[in-house]
Amino acid sequence: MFKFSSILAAGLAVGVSVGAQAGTLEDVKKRGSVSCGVSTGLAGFSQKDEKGAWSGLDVDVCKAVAAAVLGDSSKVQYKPLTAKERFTALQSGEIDLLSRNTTWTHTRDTSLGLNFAGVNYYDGQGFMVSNKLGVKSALELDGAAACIQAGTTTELNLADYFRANGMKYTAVTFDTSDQTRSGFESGRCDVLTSDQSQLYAIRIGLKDPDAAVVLPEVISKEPLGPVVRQGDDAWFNIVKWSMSALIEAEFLGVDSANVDKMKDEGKPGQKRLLGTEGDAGEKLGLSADWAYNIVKQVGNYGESFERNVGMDSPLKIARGLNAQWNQGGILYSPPVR
Ligand SMILES: N[C@@H](CCC(=O)N[C@@H](CS)C(=O)NCC(=O)O)C(=O)O
Repeated sequence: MFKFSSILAAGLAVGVSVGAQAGTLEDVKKRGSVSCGVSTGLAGFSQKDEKGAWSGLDVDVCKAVAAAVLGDSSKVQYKPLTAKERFTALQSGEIDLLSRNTTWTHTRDTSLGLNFAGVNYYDGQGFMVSNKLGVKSALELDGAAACIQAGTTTELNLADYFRANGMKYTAVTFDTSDQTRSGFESGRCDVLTSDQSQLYAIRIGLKDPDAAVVLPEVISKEPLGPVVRQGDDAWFNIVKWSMSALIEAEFLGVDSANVDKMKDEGKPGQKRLLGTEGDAGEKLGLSADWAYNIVKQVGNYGESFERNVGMDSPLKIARGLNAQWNQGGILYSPPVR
């Protein structure tokens, strides 16, 4: 009896996962594009230029998935979403994946019917104040008015930090990053708090960036990464490995300039990633050149980082935690084998 019911349970489990696997990949192929939820505009992560073209570190994850699935990184429909809107848009099927500076937390992972597919930026919450305030540490902010964005992890971290340090604050809440910046600029608050990367992005958008300073305290862990719906394991794997391929390509020394050479003349690990050896693509339900297309069209993680948020960008953020694990950071892709 025990044996029978466990076989039955295993059968059911297989049935459920096979059924769910049909969904998103088929939809995306039929539609010919990936519907990707991004932010409403955040320099370096997802922003639209005058011609309507999107770019950024988060946008590159959307592009990587399109390159892997459709062979063309430009086949993405971008859906700008506020922090409050983002999870509903994914749950309702309006988007195929969310790639929008979203922190992986226990609550989000367990109660929204969603899965985090990894981390594409290790961040932490910080504070930005006007120079005029003369404040050198967040511990001097007792009684401050703080500009924050609704529906973010920022809200709870702020409450925890002030309570833990016996300080009071007033929250001034906004819906978008543009509004938050304007609120700060027009003096609605003394301090703007958010993930540090976003502080740098917002700071360069100020009329006078030098008038504001980012304080040294980092008060939380904000591992940011792409998110998919639960119940579609095939799609979960595709998003997880498309993002990982960016990281693994950098680790293996494969970039957009040498990818053609590596594909034919590389070491076994490089060829396995690029599809000239092994069957990594097939195991994802994709073509053999899935990761080749990612690296050729989007570049590897390091290229994406420098172009969007690093030294080749106005943000000039150092790799820090987001360097490879063997280069002093904690960026680590599972092996493609
Ligand atoms: N990582 C945090 C914060 C994410 C967030 O939405 N931050 C704002 C602060 S600036 C933002 O990126 N806004 C972009 C937008 O307005 O679309 C979370 O997942 O809750």
